[in-house]
Amino acid sequence: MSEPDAIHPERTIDLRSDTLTQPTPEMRAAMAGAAVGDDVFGEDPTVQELQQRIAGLLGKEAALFMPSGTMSNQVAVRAHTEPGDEVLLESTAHIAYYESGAPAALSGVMCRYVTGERGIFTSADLRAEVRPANAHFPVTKLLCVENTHNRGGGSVWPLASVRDVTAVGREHGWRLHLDGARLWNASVATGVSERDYAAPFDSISVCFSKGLGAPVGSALAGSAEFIRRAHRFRKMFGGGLRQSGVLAAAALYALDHHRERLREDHANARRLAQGLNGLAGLQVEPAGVETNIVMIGTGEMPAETVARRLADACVRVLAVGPHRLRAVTHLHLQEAVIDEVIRRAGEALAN
Ligand code: TLP
Repeated sequence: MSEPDAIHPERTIDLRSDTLTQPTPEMRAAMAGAAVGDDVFGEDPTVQELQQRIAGLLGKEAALFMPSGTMSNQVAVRAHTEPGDEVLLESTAHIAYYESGAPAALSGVMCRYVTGERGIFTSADLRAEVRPANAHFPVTKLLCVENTHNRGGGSVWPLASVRDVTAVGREHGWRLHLDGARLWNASVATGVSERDYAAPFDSISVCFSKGLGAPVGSALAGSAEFIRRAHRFRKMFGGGLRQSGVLAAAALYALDHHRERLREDHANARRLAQGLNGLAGLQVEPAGVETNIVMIGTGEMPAETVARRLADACVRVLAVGPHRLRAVTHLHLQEAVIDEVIRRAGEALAN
């Protein structure tokens, strides 16, 4: 496919999310050729291969394939807690902000927020929220960290900060969960392995359906005992799948072929940020673009209005606040496509 075709003027360029990727022909071939069985009976060899691969990659005893990142996080919350417990997380964490109130609905837990900077909080921020053991208070059971942080603009947790906050958690005997939907991006951006990032946590959720480009799928990793408990809740929440090897095959393909290339998405995000910053009143802090997510301030203009004008020019972005847009780079958006986005945005917002 030649580049000029890829940026035909009527082609819509969709930057709303990295979840929009379509399986490539090679990925589809891997899916079509997958050996499968009934995974509720534990008989799907490709799912088993993926689970072992993820457990090894994250340095944990076991892993479980999940239909979505949301289910993976919420099964983890349920498996770590009992109704009435409290979960500590950053105030815009996906688990509480974007998962339909599931912690309350499915686990009966309370969420208590730690305020962070771009989704990242310090051990001092966390200590400020610790309450003494007292019958008036709920029992704090779980601390969650999100890396990279979605509403934080794809921000990356430095390993030292992860170690600091998880050390506070251990001190208090809390369980520790990592929402690593985009942990792959954090690892590529920093050179810190997924295993090192995962080490302080009891459970880790990773997604194959974001930047890695698989159509469906996530995985939850942890100790063998934790995964046995999680397995029961996955069934209860309706996530027991049958011949899911076709999906696991896409995930395995993505792990082998789409991880290293995430650095292209990161470079393209920086290119986009530079191109958009200052354009018709848009504000993007290029230094704040650490991975594949670009947060764009719209100044006086309502974000929805800007999003509509861009959509009229066949560029789609997401309004994520009254004056804030999100654009996410992914494997269908090469450098030339990013330049075309900047050109179209310049024209669309010129007057
Ligand atoms: N995030 C989606 C939307 O839900 C906002 C996106 O487009 O970014 N954790 C994190 C950090 C996520 O960003 C997401 C998806 C999930 C979990 C949930 O994954 P899915 O969509 O598979 O349930």
